[in-house]
Amino acid sequence: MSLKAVPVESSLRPASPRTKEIATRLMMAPGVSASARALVVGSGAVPIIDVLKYLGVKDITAVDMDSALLTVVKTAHGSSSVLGNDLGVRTWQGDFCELPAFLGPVDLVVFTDEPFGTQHTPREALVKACLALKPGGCIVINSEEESRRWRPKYPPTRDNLAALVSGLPVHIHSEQEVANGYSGILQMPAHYRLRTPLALRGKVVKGYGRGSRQMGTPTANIETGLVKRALASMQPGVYFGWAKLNPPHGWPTVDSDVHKMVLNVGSRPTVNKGDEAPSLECHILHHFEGGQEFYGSELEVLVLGFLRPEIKFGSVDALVSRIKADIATARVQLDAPQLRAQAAVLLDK
Ligand code: ADP
Ligand code: RBF
Ligand code: MG
Repeated sequence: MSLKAVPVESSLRPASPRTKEIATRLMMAPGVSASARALVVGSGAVPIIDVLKYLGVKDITAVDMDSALLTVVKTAHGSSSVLGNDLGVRTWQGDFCELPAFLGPVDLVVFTDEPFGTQHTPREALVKACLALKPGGCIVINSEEESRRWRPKYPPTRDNLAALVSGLPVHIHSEQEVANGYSGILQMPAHYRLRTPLALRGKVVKGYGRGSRQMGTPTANIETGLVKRALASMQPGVYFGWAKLNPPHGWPTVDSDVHKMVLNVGSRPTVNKGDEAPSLECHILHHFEGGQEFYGSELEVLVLGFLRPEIKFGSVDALVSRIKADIATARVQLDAPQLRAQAAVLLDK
């Protein structure tokens, strides 16, 4: 764990009472520390950057659609290289939901207003924030009337917040009414990485027939007994590793080789109407030559790494494009010599 934030009085600009007041709130967020990487989103960025600097945070990106606001940030705080390799305050102009991946992953996302206003839907902004956060990182919603440019469509309240985070991998860490508005802290689970590889073996069963094959990513659903075991030892989410199928008789030997795979463990909140049990489903990065289906065959998987938590996306299209990105990441990760060597674990059986 990194060191906890400690206020630092700048000799150039003494902290105002307002800075100190907001700082007491931000200090409650577990992701705030001197070594944190922070994203500040929206029109209330300037006072929040003051607070983060006061708390010793040295790696800050301000995001907004409005170039005038970002000019104010640059004037007040200077501008660091946009690639995000140097410490300092940098700016990125655009829709937060389109923020490039190289500006993350971050320990802290602070929404100062917009996601709860009229420009973005708050839900999309929270999904994006979840994808940008490191494990254990926090989202702070600091919505104060004086920093608002619009009247929010979704005034942040505990009930609204609880509805917004449902299906997302964050929990409400704390929330409170403040003098001119509302402040809430959401936190990602801290532990995702697998400490040791996890081997699972089971029969391929019928899934919900939702046409993941038509989506280009058929998923072999693994029998339910195994799902219970997996859920007991893994957080719901997306993992990657190696897979080995014991294919139907007569299929070419290449079909029984060890192949790369991505694995989803969880309840599929994007498509689940709430009445379907959790599943363990594996997309194998191989085009099987022996046939289109192998229901009933035995599948062994070796899970090596975690990619991201499971998320309730706003549309199936958003889910599909994210699955494609997950596959691309897994493909590259598994080419690392140490991970490639682990494939032998399945071969030796
Ligand atoms: P279901 O809802 O029954 O799981 P899918 O559309 O997800 O149906 O298709 C999954 C099935 O497709 C698997 O059970 C398997 O028989 C077959 N399949 C063919 N190629 C693959 C692959 N590369 N990865 C996973 N499953 C595959
Ligand atoms: N479903 C979700 O609702 N949220 C997810 O974040 C999610 N991620 C997935 C990642 C991968 C790599 C795969 C293969 C599936 C994922 N799914 C997710 C499950 C998806 O909804 C399911 O495969 C299809 O609906 C077909 O059953
Ligand atoms: Mg499936």
